[in-house]
Amino acid sequence: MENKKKREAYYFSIEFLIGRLFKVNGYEDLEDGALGSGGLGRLAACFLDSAANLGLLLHGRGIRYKYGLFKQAVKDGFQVELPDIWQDKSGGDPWGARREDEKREVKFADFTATAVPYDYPIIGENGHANVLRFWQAEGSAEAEKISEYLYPDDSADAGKILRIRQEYFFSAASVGELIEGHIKRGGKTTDFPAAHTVQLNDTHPVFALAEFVRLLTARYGVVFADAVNLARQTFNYTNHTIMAEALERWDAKLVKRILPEIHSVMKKIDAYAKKEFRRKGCLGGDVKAMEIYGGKQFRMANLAVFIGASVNGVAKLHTEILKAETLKEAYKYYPDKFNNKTNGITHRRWLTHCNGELSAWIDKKVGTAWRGDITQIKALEEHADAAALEQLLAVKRQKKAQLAAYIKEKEGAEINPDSVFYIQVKRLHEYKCQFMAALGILAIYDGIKDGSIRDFTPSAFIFGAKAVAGYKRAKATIKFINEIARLVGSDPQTKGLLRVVFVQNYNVSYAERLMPAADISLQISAAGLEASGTGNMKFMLNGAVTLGTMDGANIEIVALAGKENNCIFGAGADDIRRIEKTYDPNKILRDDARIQKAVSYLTNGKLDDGGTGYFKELHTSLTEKTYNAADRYFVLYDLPAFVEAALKVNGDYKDRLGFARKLLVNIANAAYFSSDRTVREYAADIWRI
Ligand code: 26V
Repeated sequence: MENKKKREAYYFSIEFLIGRLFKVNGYEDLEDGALGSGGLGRLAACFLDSAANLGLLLHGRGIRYKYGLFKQAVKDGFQVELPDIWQDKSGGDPWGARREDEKREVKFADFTATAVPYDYPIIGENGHANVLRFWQAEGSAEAEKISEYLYPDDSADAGKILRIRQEYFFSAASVGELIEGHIKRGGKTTDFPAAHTVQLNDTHPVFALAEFVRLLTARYGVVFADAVNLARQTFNYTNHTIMAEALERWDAKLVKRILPEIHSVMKKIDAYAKKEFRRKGCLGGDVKAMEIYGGKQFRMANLAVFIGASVNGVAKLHTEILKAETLKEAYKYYPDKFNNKTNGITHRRWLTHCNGELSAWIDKKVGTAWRGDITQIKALEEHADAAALEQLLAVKRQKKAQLAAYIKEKEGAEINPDSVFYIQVKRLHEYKCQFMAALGILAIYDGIKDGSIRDFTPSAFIFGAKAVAGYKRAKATIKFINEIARLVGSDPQTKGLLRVVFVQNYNVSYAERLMPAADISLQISAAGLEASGTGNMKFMLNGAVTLGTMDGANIEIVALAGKENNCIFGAGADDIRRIEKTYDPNKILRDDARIQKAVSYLTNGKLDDGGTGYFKELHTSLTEKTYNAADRYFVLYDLPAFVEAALKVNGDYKDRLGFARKLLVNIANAAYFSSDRTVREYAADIWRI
């Protein structure tokens, strides 16, 4: 009987950025379930939506945090973090079903936490239902802390221990539940992988591998090598970033202190792996690069790569970089594990639900079949006649007016809906280059004032981003953008032409209003560093021109919608590799007067950082060697090209129908970026469900 049970897939993730899941009577006000910080968590939510709608058995496992990512307010231009009590509005959490009967114990050396499941049904339009299960930690005050906050500050040991507890807590509860359930239904340990497959979303759930081996050996009498082999048939790993700070390494002494058995299992897996490496003729340097335990730390990505049957990146370039750089040794010895799964977004939330006007217009042009099968949206390309393009522009104008009204209400800022909307919304990080956009706006401001920029179409630059609480340069960038907003918005020479708005508390609900209203989508990361991006796809699907670098999924976007319908600028990943050794931002500052002038706003007293030293710090980041390099995200290198590109699209906008045609071609070619396609690929190539 167990053999006949179909294989089911489980998505283990420390984040699920569900957003406002259910917009039904009485719950209009329910807070966003903000149990995520950005792309990683939103991707998990899109995958669950797609799987349910495709009738695929994919369930989620995560943590039921008491507080989601902080709620952001902006006071005097500074970010202020407030607690996000997501369950509180409208009387708690009406959709989570507490499953008292399925609670389990998760043991740490110093105490035991009770893991209580809360189940959220994920229901497709066809009625297919999967389960998203969030574990809540209970039993004592110290246990409750485990499911209190998403990403507690882990700069000191106490925070690191809490992070390890969180990761182990939900991984162990989920692994224990699945194995125990399988055995209870009459299954054998040996046929566990035939009935289950697990996708590890980044390294956060990687303790699941060690727990799986620990449980099978300690409780079910499986010998170590067999347990490792079963793990290797069950688990798969997705990498979501090559940023070194996010490839988790945990101090072995901390792991040993709270999880002594896991510590010894992981050391055993390391020894087992090293034996296998040597059998494969692996050289010393390569062994070091792939080791799971080394330098008194556990390297979670290496553990995931060694055990994972599949290792995937999230866009073509990203996967190529994993193979050629980040994980090149593993690729040399285990090439078959590596594969690409370009990210996607659910068109049900990111078009049908958030843009009814555009959806209705598409229906009129090509019929409604695209709603069930997004590939049919391609037929729109045949509707590029002037009348159709005028209608498309009217829809865009309507969405811009709605956003402008909402921003007026929420932020008190006025935006002219007839101006060009440039939008950059995403986590605040130096590699994403919000700082470059800010400097670019200053260069445009100066150009308008000195007359070197003429015929500029009035434009609004709209930003939204949360900065991690301890990340000084990120917070400084928010203040900088807000000061620029004040400067350009109060200057009589520019205020009719340039607007800058930083929206507070950017989240899924805000995104649903922003994506449909953009003319220009800013995707300007330092090439090679944005694994994929998914906001870029949401803008494209709602009809926008990507103003971006050749990075992440931008490359695939322009391959499908045409470079001529988007606006690509700046260094590519290979250009950066070529220049990085000799790069000198101070030379650019010396040689380019326009750039020098823009950068001078950090120190010339026209903008005020309230005595925080923030702007000095931003200046230092460009000109002095900190964290190994001055301007390590090549902001000044790309800045002149960015300004030129931003002005180019501003000019393109004047040709109304020409611009509308670009929007149309982008929409028509966005089907590839549906998470329906992505999830089908995972199901066929990795999960075999
Ligand atoms: C984020 C944070 C935020 C809070 C502090 C701790 C911390 C540590 C790591 C990260 C980054 C997590 C990785 C991530 O979110 N990657 C994003 O994944 C998206 C989905 O694949 C992808 O589209 C983005 O390019 C990538 O940045």
